[in-house]
Amino acid sequence: MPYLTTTQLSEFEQNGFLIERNLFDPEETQLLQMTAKDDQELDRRSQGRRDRSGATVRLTLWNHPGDGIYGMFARCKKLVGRMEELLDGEVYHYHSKMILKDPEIGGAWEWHQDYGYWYHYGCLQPLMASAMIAVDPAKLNNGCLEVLKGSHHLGRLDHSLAGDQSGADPERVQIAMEYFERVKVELEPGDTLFFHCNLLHCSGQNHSPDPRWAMICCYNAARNNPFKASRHPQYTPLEQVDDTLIKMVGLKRFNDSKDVDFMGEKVDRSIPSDLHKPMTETV
Ligand SMILES: O=C(O)CCC(=O)C(=O)O
Repeated sequence: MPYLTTTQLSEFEQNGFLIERNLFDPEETQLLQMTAKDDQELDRRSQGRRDRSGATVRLTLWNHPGDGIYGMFARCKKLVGRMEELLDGEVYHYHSKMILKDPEIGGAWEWHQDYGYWYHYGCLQPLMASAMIAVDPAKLNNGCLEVLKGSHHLGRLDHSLAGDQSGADPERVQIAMEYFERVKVELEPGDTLFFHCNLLHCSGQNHSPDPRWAMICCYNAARNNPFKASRHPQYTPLEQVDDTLIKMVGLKRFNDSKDVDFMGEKVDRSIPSDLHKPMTETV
């Protein structure tokens, strides 16, 4: 039984994104929220990325999904099954990250395509996509994601440094805005946005008193195994888990950080030794 209808598949094909409201139910979402907000390792290992104006947004990134609640979200059938339908074949976990956009001070993400930099990591084709799971409500005033609908059809644009981030060519972005509708992706906790790796997206600064955290799980098609080793894994079979494991593992207590090899500190055996250093470029 497919997870997505043909209408949803063609919506993704046309627009480069798809929103699944309440993909995760309130209990699953609350377990994720409670785990993440209580997770001192997640906080401690976060790295800042300055936007063009110098404000910092934080993120914590890990390559392998692990067996804790973060891993259950990234590996559960309802998420991975959808991803496989969107990318039309087997996928594997490329990495996950928690975006921690802090109240009042959280910086922006400049306009970019994820494939703008994944391209440099040996991924030959843009057969990649992400699932952004809202941990906190994401509204315009706390810096929700914004996308240029259909902009993945542009193909990959050149990127250069924007603050500490990889930003798409501003001239092209400016022109693209005349052709593609700018959509604010406001999400409630548990809502999930699937988006194509060439979709132009950004998010504003957080001037509100509310945090805006989101977990983003990124996948690559198995048939797009990177041709060189780089900072994210080459093809590694993804062991899917039953959706019920989210609650089972989540209720076992907030133990996920012990299962996760956060990037930047522990050695990741999936990447070569010269890359065993904290990430300094964009994600
Ligand atoms: O959380 C956001 O606003 C965007 C994050 C993002 O675009 C990224 O991590 O590449």
